[in-house]
Amino acid sequence: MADLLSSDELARRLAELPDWAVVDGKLHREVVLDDFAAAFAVMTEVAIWAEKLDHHPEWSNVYNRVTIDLVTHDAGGLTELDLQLAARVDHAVRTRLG
Ligand code: H2B
Repeated sequence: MADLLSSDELARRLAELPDWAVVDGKLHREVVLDDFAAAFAVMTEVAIWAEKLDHHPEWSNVYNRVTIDLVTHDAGGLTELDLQLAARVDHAVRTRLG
């Protein structure tokens, strides 16, 4: 099982993820895309990564908005897996926001 990140390590790594905040112990980001198709495309790309990593987001979608929370349930907090999935979300969003 992945180890919980120390608060120092988490603070250091969050500097690489400026669009994310820790909210209620989870990595949180809200993304607004152009339309539903773009939002769903991001979710599809992230879903493929989630399966590869065996690490899955808590998320919801309303039209062009995707609200995402990441936490490692097995570890009871934030781990390297959450940072990896956050980076994949950022990449998927970047390729569609131009
Ligand atoms: N996703 C997340 N976010 N946290 C987990 O602890 C987790 C997961 N555990 N996806 C995985 C699946 C686990 O249930 C399987 C058995 O590996």
